[in-house]
Amino acid sequence: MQRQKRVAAIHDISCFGRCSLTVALPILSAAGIETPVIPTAVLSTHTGGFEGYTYRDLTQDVMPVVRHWRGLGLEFDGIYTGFLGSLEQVDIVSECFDLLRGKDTLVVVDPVMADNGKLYPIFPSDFPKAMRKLCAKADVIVPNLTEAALLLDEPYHEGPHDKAGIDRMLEALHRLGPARVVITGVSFDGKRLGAVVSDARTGERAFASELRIDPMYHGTGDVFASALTAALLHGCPLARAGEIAVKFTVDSIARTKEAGTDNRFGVNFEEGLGGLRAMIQGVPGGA
Ligand code: PXL
Repeated sequence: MQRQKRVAAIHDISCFGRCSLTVALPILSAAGIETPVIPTAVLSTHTGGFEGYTYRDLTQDVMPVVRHWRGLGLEFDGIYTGFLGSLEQVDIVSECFDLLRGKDTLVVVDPVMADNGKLYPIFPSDFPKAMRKLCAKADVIVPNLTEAALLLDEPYHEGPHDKAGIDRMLEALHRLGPARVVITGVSFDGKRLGAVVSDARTGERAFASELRIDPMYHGTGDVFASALTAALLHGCPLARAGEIAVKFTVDSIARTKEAGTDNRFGVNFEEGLGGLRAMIQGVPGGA
């Protein structure tokens, strides 16, 4: 039997609204991966559309946790980070990578900071510059198109996108450092929406897509990146991991739309967890 994989998930806990750790932890665990966590903050809800949310910053707790883990001699197959609440946290997480990563640790950075052409209002304008430095240390980055444009300091273009433009963005993102780049929220025809994946080591490039479903639901970036991380940790090639993550995310959106759930409440990924495991294991009918 394959040794169980262990991924450190470094995100906030948004107590309500299905994103960050309340998404990453169940998805990675259901995929059979041990998932120790470092909570960077505790919020009553995520910041996307709720008024009056609470925010307890845990920046000062991150390094003591990491040092304790180091003292215990723990080793990690992966480190996965998403929303980071401040510039200081980005620097601290960068230091965590240095302390926790081993020779074969897969570092996945989802540079959560923007959507629909706009930096989230809680972030200062120099936040993308700090994220760029963190992305340089990653093996895999998972920006949406807005985040990709901010990382490259380019204007954002709403879709449909042309292939040459996306290829140019992928190449520029590889030049920042990461060998594997996944850009989400890409549409070449306005009807299908998905993710382009690019592996600079193999030259592999692919587009995984499904029919677009509106409106936009919160937390879907985290659902996608968590499923992608799970599939990669299980050894799926990047293109297959992209397909699995797109399918898992879009099925979760479809379920949520059918139920008529408020789009701020996140998506029903829970009922797809068995299917995710089957897809990752290549079980017929899982995809
Ligand atoms: O889904 C990303 C995310 C995570 N955590 C918090 C957020 C968001 C997006 O808005 O506000 C606190």
